[in-house]
Amino acid sequence: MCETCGCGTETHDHDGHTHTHHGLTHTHDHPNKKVVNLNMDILSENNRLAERNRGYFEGKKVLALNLVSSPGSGKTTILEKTIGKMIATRKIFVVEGDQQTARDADRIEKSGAPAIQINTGSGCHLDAKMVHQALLKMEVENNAILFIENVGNLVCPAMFDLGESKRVVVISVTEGDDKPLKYPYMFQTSNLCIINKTDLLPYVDFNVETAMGYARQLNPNLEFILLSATTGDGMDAWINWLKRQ
Ligand SMILES: Nc1nc2c(ncn2[C@@H]2O[C@H](COP(=O)(O)OP(=O)(O)O)[C@@H](O)[C@H]2O)c(=O)[nH]1
Ligand SMILES: [Mg+2]
Repeated sequence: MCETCGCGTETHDHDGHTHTHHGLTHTHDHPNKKVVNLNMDILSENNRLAERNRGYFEGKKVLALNLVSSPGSGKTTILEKTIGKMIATRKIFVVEGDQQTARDADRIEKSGAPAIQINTGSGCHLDAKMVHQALLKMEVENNAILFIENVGNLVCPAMFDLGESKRVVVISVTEGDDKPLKYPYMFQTSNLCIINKTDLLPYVDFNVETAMGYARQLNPNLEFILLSATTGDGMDAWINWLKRQ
């Protein structure tokens, strides 16, 4: 359950019908308008703080990338491998978002880059204020790359601008090629889509062209990189994309 954006709290059928959520059945009647206003307030305050973060990144010429995906698509593994390949030539900093534990920040630090872990507790996404607070604890150097690994969730992180320069959505081939259709907003708001775990393509029913076609329908400007973080296949294309930004 998410207390910040309310996405995991009860959603209600405003026609007065009953529906099931989190295994519970609710019948509620309350004005739609109030719910909408609350969300607007949260999002407009977030957008204001995101613009401050964006100004900070621009002033320092920091490339800030917001990595979003469902849990387990390989974000941390991609970052570990990227840091291994780039840290000798480029300053890299990482903000890690998870509900609990510092496991991912520990993995990142082992691979050689400074990392700050944010634990969102019941929250299902990072917001601009959390990123701002992390930046107060970790001085990001000029001209660095800042990777922000968001909480694994294809829904709520789409709504929260962190002030990033670019948004990168990662899907893995084990998730099914219809994910863009089911979670359109994430694909509409991203600049790059990494299709990870391509080493598993022979074993799963995932059609790369189908997935890319669905995503392109939603966002004609979306770029794609096919990657296997495990084997390193496609890493050069990813590193080159980073260098072009
Ligand atoms: N086969 C395969 N497994 C991968 C690949 N990338 C990540 N994994 C595995 O997927 C699991 C989740 O990876 P992780 O990086 O923690 O995902 P995150 O939750 O998105 O940060 C781990 O067991 C990884 O070893 C890949 O390219 N191929
Ligand atoms: Mg991770």
